[in-house]
Amino acid sequence: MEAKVKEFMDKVIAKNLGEDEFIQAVQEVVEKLIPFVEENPKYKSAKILEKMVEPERTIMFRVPWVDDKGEVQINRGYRVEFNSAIGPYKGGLRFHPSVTLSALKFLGFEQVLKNSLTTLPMGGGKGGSDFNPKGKSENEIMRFCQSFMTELSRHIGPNTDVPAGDIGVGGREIGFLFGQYKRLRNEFTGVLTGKGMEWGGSKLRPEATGFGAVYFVVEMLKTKGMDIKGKTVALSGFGNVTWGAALKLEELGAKVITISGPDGYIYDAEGITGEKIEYLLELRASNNDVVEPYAEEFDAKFFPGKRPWEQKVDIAIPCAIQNELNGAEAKVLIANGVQVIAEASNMGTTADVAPMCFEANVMFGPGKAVNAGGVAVSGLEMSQNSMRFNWTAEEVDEKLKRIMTDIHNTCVKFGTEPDGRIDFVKGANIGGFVKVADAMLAQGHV
Ligand code: 2IT
Repeated sequence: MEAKVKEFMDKVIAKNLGEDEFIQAVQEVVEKLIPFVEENPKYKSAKILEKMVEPERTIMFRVPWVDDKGEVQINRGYRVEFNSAIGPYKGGLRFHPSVTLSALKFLGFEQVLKNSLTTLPMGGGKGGSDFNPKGKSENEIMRFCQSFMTELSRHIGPNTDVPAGDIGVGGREIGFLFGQYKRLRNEFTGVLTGKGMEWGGSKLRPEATGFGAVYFVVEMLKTKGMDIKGKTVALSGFGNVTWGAALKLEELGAKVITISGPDGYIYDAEGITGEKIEYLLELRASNNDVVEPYAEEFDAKFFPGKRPWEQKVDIAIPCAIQNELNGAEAKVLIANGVQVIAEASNMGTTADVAPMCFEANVMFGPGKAVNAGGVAVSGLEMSQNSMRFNWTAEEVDEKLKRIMTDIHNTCVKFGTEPDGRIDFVKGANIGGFVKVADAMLAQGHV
């Protein structure tokens, strides 16, 4: 089997030279899928896996804009339309200096399987720009969003491709993007998700990724007869996902003791609760990309230039960006008795972490399962837009909980090993793959 994986990966590497993140994401998936495909020849003969690693379409474009000083700036915009077998392309837009074609291809590829896991009819895509919102004025952000959408608008639509937010793209940016799309098309449609509550947004979309991640961790713990109440938790990041996770963890009686930013991490022994959680929104809105001010505001400890994984916790949930928790850090967490590592960020851990956890009998939740609550509520936003109706927060929450439980059950179904241990990575990869693969088979060689 190893030889088959190598043969497959050699071709992927040759075709996608230098695209490290994309290659890492594909490797993690095909290690679990090639044995499954070997047992299911219908997928093999139709070369479903070979098709799935090639995006249906990749769009790259120039994004010119003028900054507050009157200087012309040029960024690069992207939309990777990866797979539309089970629904319109769906996935976020990331505005961050680390955005490259490789990063967006990894994210788009993951999104295909993640969206399939949600049980909702959504294909997968991802887009964004290397634009850095840090230090930009609101007017600069607006002009950038308008220029970005001027090109993107030709390629998307409510039945074609429905972007949303991701790192650097929140409610404010979705507003600017939506306004420009509406102006260009003269259409009020559900072309983007994560919209404001007054103009077509879904209740609970801002909270959904964090809430969903915690619901998933609760289900993981249940398989070992454990409760989340009283557990200590390390979160990274300070954005939307971290905020939502902290809210739900507090509600369920767990104690969050860390958050982090590019400048370092905060350790708050008292627990990050109440107004301290709301303060994260202020940090994000400041556009400075730092967490240090939290330490001064709430008398907590700031560790400059470090990541939170050196703290002793029961649960670690990376919530920021890809590869933010590596093997050496996982070793420290495991030595400190961590019980669960769950990726709320996409590919939040390096490739060595999941196998280390499995070996040490620490439960590991992969991003495409753990963080699927965000895109799931985006799917519910699309449904509400199509119906021209709004569900209450309670209705959305109930659906989100059911979806996260379903995803967990899918992981258990496809990931339970003969010795009873659950390989959540395998379960999520096979569970997400089957639906997309069957749809691709049914639709012929397209
Ligand atoms: O990574 C993700 O799933 C997201 N950024 C959310 C995508 C969406 O369409 O809501």
